[in-house]
Amino acid sequence: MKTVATLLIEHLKKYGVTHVFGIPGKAISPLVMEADKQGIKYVLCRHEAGAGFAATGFSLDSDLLGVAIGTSGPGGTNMLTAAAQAKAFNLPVLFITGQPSMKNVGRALVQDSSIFGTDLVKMFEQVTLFSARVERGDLFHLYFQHALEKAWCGRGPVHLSIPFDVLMDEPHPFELEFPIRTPVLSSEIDRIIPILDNAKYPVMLLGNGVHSSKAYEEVHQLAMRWQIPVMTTPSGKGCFPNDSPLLLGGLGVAGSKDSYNQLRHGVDLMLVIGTNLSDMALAGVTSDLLPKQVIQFDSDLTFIGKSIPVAPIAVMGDLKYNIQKILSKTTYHKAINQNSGIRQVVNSEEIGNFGKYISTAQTMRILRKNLPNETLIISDSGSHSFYAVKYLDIYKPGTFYFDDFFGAMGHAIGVAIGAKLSRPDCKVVCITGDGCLMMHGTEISTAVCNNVSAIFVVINNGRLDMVEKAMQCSFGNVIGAVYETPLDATLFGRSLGASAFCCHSESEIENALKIALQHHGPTVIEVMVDPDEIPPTLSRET
Ligand SMILES: Cc1ncc(C[n+]2csc(CCOP(=O)(O)OP(=O)(O)O)c2C)c(N)n1
Ligand SMILES: [Mg+2]
Repeated sequence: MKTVATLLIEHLKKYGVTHVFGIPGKAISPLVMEADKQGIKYVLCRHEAGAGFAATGFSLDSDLLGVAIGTSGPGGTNMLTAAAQAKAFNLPVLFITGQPSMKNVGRALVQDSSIFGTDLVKMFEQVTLFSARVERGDLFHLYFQHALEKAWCGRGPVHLSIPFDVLMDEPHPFELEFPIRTPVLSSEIDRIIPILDNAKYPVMLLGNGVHSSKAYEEVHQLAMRWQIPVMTTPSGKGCFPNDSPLLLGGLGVAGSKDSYNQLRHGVDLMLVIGTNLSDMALAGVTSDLLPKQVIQFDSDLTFIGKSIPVAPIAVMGDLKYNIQKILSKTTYHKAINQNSGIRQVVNSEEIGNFGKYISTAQTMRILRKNLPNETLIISDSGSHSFYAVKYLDIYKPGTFYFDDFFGAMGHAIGVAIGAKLSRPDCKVVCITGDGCLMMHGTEISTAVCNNVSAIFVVINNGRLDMVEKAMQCSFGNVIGAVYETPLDATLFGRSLGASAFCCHSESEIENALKIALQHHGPTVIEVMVDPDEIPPTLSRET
């Protein structure tokens, strides 16, 4: 007979999971042992949040399930932030937490995660699509199946709390195939085709849902066929190639002049694709800039029709599939209008000169010039990412990820490590800040110990710039956003065993990148940037 731990790991192996991430503790040690026995690498991380971020990265671009394993009590509470982050990315991550044996529940137990202690099942409910405690070995099969279906078909994290004695239980063995997504077709397709044909001034607004459903080719075809100018939300950056003449650039925070000018000209139809239209995406979109009609593609009703006061036509279901249907139902091709007013020059916005420091905006241009176009870039939470959204051109869709919805500081560090482990052939770069590094930079030690050749570009401005600039702007005063003793990211990186460079100029960054791209193991590239540069978060268009 096989234990629950054995069956669980056997199935993960069958599903192609090669790495699981976590920090051990007594309650989950049978699972850790079993992973090792069956040849799944248990990646020892430095913090359970980092483990959860890495599991998220593992599933980011791989079509694989991410798995994070944390012990009961604090192991689980540490992983909560990562579950919320995976939810914002719409990624299938299985969070497993331990629990002292069921037979002892109700007594005083160290690190108890039952209803008598730190009830992790309840805590994870808010940040996952499914959270349950497996109270007996014979329940495991159906709980596991339901968790997989929710994670895969619902695109999001799930949580199972499995007590120690349940992990050691020997239920009837079972074989479970990995779930298959059944795409849902909207009933609105036939209705919207003539609306598309008749729109005189349409635009498309793409969000992170395009990343989640990998609908890059479909949105490109849609834009090309109807010659629709395209804007991206901050987290939709990288859904559409920067060298397409149809791309206007960003909308919302760090948006482009071209996007706002297009709205000023008047828009009779906006195709909103894979974005919940958060305040980040609509910053600066005043009532006079609103479109007359909206068609919104999404798989979730929650935020449809909530942000723009125009009743939308909702195209519910898998957006990739629905757009494929639209494309297959018509052979329409609008003639290309050379004088459509769409911008002709890629990312032409001026960058100022910043004296003795290097500008962060300029750093983004240097990164683009020196990184192969297929490099997978994951950007963290802070001003540095909004510089990336605005100034880092992306030519290959699906090579830039930034979450503007939950935005846990430091998540991109772990995400980059997990992404590199699931896609070892791919160059992976994390753009992060000194504040983010202070929070979760110790995961670079995980990268060192697992020989993960990811590059960590640390934009060091000695502060929590995004907050500092916003405080200064709103209150004329700054409290608690500047480090009295700034971080030496180069020394920090070296102390963890990484190769590290401190850069003050374009040539130093170029040299460091050249070496890092060939290096086996992680590299920290610290860029000393101007702390007084005005970030794109403050230079909104309206
Ligand atoms: C866990 C967490 N705490 C606080 C915040 C709020 N916050 C957003 S960006 C930011 C500053 C990040 O600092 P740094 O990494 O140095 O980036 P910079 O803005 O300086 O480029 C803060 C505090 C957050 N996003 N996540
Ligand atoms: Mg900073």
